[in-house]
Amino acid sequence: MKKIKKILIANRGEIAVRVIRTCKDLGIRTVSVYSEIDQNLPHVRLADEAYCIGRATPAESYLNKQKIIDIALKAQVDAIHPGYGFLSENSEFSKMVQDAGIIFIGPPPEAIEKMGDKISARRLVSAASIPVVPGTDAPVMDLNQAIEFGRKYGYPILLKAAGGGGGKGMRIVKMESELTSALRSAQSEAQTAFGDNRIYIEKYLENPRHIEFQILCDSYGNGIHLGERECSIQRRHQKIIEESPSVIMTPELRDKMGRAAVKAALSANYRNAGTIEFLVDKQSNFYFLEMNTRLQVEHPVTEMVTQIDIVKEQINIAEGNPLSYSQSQINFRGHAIECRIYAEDYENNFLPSIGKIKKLKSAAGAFIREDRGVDEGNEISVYYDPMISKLIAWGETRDIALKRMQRALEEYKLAGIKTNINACKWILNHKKFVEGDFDTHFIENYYNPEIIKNKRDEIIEAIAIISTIYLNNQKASYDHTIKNKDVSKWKSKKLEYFR
Ligand code: MV4
Repeated sequence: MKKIKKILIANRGEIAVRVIRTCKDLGIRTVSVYSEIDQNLPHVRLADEAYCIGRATPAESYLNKQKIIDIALKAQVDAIHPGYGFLSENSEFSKMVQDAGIIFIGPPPEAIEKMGDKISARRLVSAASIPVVPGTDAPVMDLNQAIEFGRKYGYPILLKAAGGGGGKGMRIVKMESELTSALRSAQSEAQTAFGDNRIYIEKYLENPRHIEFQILCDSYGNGIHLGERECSIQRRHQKIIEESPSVIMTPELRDKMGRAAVKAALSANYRNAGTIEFLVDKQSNFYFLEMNTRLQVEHPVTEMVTQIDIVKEQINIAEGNPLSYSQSQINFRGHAIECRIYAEDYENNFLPSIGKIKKLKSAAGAFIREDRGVDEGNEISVYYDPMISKLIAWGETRDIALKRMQRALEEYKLAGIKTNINACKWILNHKKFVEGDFDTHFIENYYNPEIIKNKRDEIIEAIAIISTIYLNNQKASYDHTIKNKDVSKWKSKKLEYFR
């Protein structure tokens, strides 16, 4: 057991700020690293010390393992927190940190490896009698094996990359005739993306929900879960809105899935915070999908409903202490929802919107949390993820949380870059979303930028009508009937589209 007094955060932006904040709360000193273009970011300003580690390209900065470890040694930190992305799921880095005599605030390299290989993860958890989607338990080496699988389980089937995760190298195959070319292209894409062409096959679940469980494991083989996060609202594997609890959850199902999640993690001798992803079908059958061996972007919704600071628990576990809570001490209260605000053009296929944030007026108020790693004046560049901010709202009920989120999004103003804020408002207002009736295909099924564009045009038209009336009024040729009709039209539009 070693008291951690100083931590290097091997990351940038909002997650670096998030970790620094808990360190400050705990009286732990902080060291930031930054690339040449990041020197004006909040994570540099907020840390006790900060070191430039190279050029903007991730390979030359936030992925430069040896350089980061050299700085950690020079700054005499006790531990390194990797955040998410970058080196967070890199077993070699976890090993290098350990070998340098520094604590890695995350799982041991062996656990990262076991769960990083999706075939080995499937095999492990399936051996622990956790349901997995019917699939192959070894890579598919030739076409005949794939054909055999398709004939046995029926189509559609899904080709997945063993080295993958997050949807890269995946191919849905609807019939046998598509199999040859799908397998070939999946293999070559996997080779390019992960340097590993191994493909495995699963039966394709058509309309699942994506629900994940937050788990915590200590060094003594104890594990607990902190409930679920509903992550079905995503676009091309990028999550946009997450919430906890999921509207489909019951205490019984949570208990069952939570136990399975803990068991899955312990089957890999997991330690620290992690997430078990499940697909859930309409009958509430659940299937293990994969494990994320890191702190996740959406962890705040869990913090809001459990009142547990997950980064604090990560540090506690990394110090070698037993878990600070038993499962029966975990209580869930209310409902939390997170919107990821991205620098993206929601009217133009969500293309990243690069540039300087000229103005930023954020949202606040009771039960609103914002995790953000950029300020007014900072730049969104092509080098990193274009996420600007995470807005999180809590309420005693889902309805209250949704209304608070709408209000917060209404307050939020940015200039200089385009954002997905209007798309978030649109989702939160959608009948199906409000009713909780959605799956992973929500955005592709319902989102149509033309709808939002047209609504905006209608509003411009309404403003034009009102302006005309106003001008006419000034000219003293004022018609009450037109005014009342058009003003109420304008008002109802505004309420309908921008609330
Ligand atoms: C699936 C699936 C349906 N059936 N596996 C996508 C990312 C990767 N983690 C696994 N993914 C999926 N695996 C089977 N057997 C559907 C998806 C999937 C998905 C999963 C979670 C969240 C969003 C998704 C969007 C499309 C497809």
